[in-house]
Amino acid sequence: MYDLVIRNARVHSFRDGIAQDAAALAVRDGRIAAIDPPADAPARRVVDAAGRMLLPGFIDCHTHAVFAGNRMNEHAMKLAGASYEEIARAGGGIVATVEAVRKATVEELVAESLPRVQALAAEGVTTLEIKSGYGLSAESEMNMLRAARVLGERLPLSVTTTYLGAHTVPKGRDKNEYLREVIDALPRIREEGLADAVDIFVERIAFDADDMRALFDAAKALGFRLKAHTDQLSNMQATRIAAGEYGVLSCDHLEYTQEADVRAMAASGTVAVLLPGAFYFIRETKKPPVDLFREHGVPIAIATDINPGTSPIASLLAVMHMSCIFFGLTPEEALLGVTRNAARALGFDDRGVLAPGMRADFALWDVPAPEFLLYQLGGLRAEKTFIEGIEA
Ligand code: DI6
Ligand code: FE
Repeated sequence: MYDLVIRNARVHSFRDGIAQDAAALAVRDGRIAAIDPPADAPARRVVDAAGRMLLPGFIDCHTHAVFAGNRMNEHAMKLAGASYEEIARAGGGIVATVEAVRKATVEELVAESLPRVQALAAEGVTTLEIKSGYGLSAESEMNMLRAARVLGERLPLSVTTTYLGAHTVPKGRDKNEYLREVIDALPRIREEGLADAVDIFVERIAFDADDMRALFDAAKALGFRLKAHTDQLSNMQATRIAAGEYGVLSCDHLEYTQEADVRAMAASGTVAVLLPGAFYFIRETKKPPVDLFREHGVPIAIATDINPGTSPIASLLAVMHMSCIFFGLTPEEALLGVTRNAARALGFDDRGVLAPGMRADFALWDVPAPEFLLYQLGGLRAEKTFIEGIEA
């Protein structure tokens, strides 16, 4: 007896490319029990999909969806010609959001972030990574992570959290002292189960590769998964070190990545997470080396990076579209970038494709083919979403 059978669907399991490869799917205990189950298999609930397309749930594997306030003023400066780095050095940037986040309670953070997360869910996102990084004190960082966990409890979506205390150095603080504080908070964050992974922003306006080593040595010893923001504005050799020395799950951004970095990623199986929304919003012109990722077999994922400073974009479909137009990804690469490869970027082996034993996270779409999602921009929503086999 199955809990649920979806029939009369165009099922694209993504197990081997994105073509349609089944017409029905069965669920038991929140997992996929069978692809194309027998026509007479008994089920508690049967859904006639009326020919709708059925795709794996999307995974937004890099977000800063929890924050307070906005940075519209910086956007105006940027439109008038200032660069992101100039704005950050002038006291804007990440630290501007920190002030708003520190004033907010967990409940306020949840309330402000909820509409962003709901917008992502409406586009078929069933797994969402959320980073801290705007508290920049142990207590405030933990509040951000608590807010992210609350969102995961209140919404029908799987939330995974990442501690990004090392996002930048708070105003008036010594970098080394602050980094020590970030590292010292790790055991408590682990004990309270607030974060699944640890991340760092390696950049001239944030931390360097040695800081990353100190953080990762401590985080690894405590069993955290590791990820890094690297090569967004410059190449500080962080990708080759993160991949080569720590085998991080993913390196994210990668506009300034070089072949030596790509080789290290290929050797460690590190996923390249591309964030075309940030590229677009800060009007970056240097593109990530997609051809090198392909040549060396580095898996590519795509994410919104939704945040108030460089990617105020609550649409995974929009950034997937950008990944094709700006970075030259094929529609298939974009789709695998928010499913199979995004799962890998988060260290999940139970989602991203539809196969027996995997989580029953999927969505029904009223569109002619998967590629249509990379063709029309705007106006597309998943018709029904299922999380662990339960309709959202
Ligand atoms: N890179 C980014 O694009 C965001 N964080 C990071 O490390 C920007 C965050 C912000 O400006 O608020
Ligand atoms: Fe980011």
